[in-house]
Amino acid sequence: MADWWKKSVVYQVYPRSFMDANGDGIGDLKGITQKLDYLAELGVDVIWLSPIYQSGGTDAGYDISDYYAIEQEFGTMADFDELLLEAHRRGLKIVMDLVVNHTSDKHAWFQESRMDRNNPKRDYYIWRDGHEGQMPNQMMGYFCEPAWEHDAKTDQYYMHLFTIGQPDLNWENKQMREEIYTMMNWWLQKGIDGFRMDVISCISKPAKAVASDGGQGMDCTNGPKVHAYLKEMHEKTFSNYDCITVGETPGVTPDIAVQYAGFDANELNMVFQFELMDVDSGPLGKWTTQRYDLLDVKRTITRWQEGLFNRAWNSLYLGNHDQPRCVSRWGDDSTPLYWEKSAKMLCTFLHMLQGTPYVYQGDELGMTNVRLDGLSEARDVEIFNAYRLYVEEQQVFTHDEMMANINARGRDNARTPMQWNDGKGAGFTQGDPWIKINENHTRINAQKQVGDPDSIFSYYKQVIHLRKAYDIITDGAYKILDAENPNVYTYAREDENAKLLVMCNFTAQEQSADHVAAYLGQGKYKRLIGNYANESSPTDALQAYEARVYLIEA
Ligand code: TEU
Ligand code: CA
Repeated sequence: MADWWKKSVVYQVYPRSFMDANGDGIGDLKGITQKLDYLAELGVDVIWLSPIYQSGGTDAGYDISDYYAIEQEFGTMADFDELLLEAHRRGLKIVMDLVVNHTSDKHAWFQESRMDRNNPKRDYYIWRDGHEGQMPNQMMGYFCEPAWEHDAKTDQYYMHLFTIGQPDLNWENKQMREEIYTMMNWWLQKGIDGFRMDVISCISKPAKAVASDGGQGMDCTNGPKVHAYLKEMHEKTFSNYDCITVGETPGVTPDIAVQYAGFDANELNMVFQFELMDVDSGPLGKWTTQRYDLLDVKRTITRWQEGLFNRAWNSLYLGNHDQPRCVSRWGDDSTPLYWEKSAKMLCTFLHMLQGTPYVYQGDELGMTNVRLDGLSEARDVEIFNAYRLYVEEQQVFTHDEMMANINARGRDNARTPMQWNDGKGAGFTQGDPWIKINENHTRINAQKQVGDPDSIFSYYKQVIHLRKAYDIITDGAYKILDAENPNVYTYAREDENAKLLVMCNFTAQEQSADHVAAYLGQGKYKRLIGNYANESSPTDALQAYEARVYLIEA
């Protein structure tokens, strides 16, 4: 089918924490292959693998030192080939993470580049003279650090939007771009089914960002040549394959998303937006314990659903390896009942929207945030850098406040091992896990849920199946029915033949559903799914975190 990705559900595997087959405490490719039947059972279509390439190890694989090699900890190229073959045998597609805004500082290109100012690879990266003995400009990177690092050997600075170990590639350099396209084609030729493209909106740097003028620098998203580069990439790589492309694009609005992923843009199939991820930010960005306001969620989702309709395609996600666990953030993990109901409600809410849903590993089990008792239990570089800046240097948070922020928002929440069973290593490992296992694995685990028809896992399975059965979920127009209600989110999907009514209570309190009566009119309705057992009618009050979906025929 053309555009098969519109009907697909993507499942993100974070290889380090998925399944450890050899007992060294680190997830690996053989582990993923062992669990393919589990993913087939869930019913997802595509597996997106976070980076498995050889890496410098400063940012959990997002600092690649060889694009053509598999990280030793994860296995070998033969293990990868086996994974690809076994996935394809089950009808599962494999999407690779493509990290080409930067490489590791251990990449051979950078090793050469830093040797001397005249090295042929010098220009593969962004080197600048200092400004009056200081950094070229004051630009800050994403991880609470300046974006420039001095390199003594040649007495210049290189740019890094992320860690010091992740120098930014210079996309102005044509030869560098060609090498990237060659590499991409090598993987596509091998038979992979597409790419998720890391911070791809940042590859073209505005002049001000790279100026040695002592200025403030400039936001690097949506730079002047980004669309030219992506059109070139499309032409030289993807357009020759039946593959899926999703760009991770900080800084996009719906209109900008159409430039990247419009149906006739000849760039990407879809992009990940960050506006939803930002609705609960505080004055210092993500480092807060503040809870979102449902009205902000509604405004954001509605803008994107309406803004891309018939123009481009939405990616739907509530979490990933950079975000806290979705049930803890958007739902309620404070009691077993609320946990179960809200996890199912969020699944309903997300999957009934228009777009391609992304399930992050463990969400289908309702995995929750973890509690880190101190920095010694943390593993993520972003957490260490933020702590240093906000607690030690600027003292804007006390230790306890920052630990509360880290426990609410830190990336390690998403990175604790998959909870396969209630045993010591949670069925993830026979050894010592590289990061702590959430102690609630005794209660929340796959073994308990897979065969239980009432489990969160089984609910995901049903919802994923519904997408295949009803085209209206893919094609129907979105319409919000209660834009001003701060507690309940009700939306419809409409096509020529039918309407779909999706009702979600985002609170633990009972909420009236009288407002749907007018929308129903005299239409005949059928309940497609819900997270409470009773056969309710649409206007019945919604219980705590209740979600119900009805098909209405005129
Ligand atoms: O993330 C890009 C990105 O925008 C992050 O800075 C994000 O805002 C942050 O993680 C939220 O706290 C991508 C990858 O998904 C992330 O894992 C990498 O660390 C980063 O790029 C650098 O490659
Ligand atoms: Ca291992």
